[in-house]
Amino acid sequence: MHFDIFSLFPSMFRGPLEESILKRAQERGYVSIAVHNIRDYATDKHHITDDAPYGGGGGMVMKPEPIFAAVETVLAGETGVPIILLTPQGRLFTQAVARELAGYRRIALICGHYEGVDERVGQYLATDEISIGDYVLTGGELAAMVIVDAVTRLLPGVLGDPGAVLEDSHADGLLEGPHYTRPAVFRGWAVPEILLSGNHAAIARWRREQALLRTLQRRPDLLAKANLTPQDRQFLAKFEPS
Ligand code: 9D3
Repeated sequence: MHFDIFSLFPSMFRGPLEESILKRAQERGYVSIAVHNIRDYATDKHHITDDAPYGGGGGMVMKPEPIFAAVETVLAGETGVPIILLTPQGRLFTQAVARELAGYRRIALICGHYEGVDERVGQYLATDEISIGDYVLTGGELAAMVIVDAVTRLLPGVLGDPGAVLEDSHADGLLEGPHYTRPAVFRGWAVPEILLSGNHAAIARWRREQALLRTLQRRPDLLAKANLTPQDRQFLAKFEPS
């Protein structure tokens, strides 16, 4: 997978993509990331990339010309590459969208900044518009990094253990239960005894019940869509108001 990222702040991408799994994925050739400075494609003397909004009002709007020039230069001759504008007005990024994007061989990500991007970028250049959630960021850069991270870990070979990716979907849409490691007692707080019992069937059932309880308490919206067995429903019935 190759990512082309278009931004006014390329140095924002230096740290996060150069650690841990993303670093290893690039070193091993599973993924490559090119960050392009939109400002380099402005042709005026001062390389201006933003301007006041038509119709008045505060804030600045990113001009279309440098963005079109950057994307059209970098993607010259390419077809079938999704051009994604990161914007608060986009469709919501979810694990399903991450899986969809992992099917491409190359993806372009355009990061807005300031109050927004000239509408013609979304209308005539971008093929898709994505938001990562209902909170306000200072720009699309962190959103682009979230997408690179979530998509990269889905690429075959990136995670050492292929089961880890399968578990994402095998979790049946529930939150995960708790995890513990040594020591068995830390500051007087003991690991649940069942995990030390060696009874693997009982442990599996306990883990399932912990996942169900946690989802009921923290994300009841997920529970409504989850893939539940009759045994799961029987367990949950004990906690649901009757
Ligand atoms: C005053 C209205 N604001 C919209 C909520 C203006 C505005 C704020 C922040 C316009 C753009 C931005 C910068 N945000 C992004 O570019 C962005 C974003 C986000 O803020 N939240 C979640 N996903 C994304 S993707 C890009």
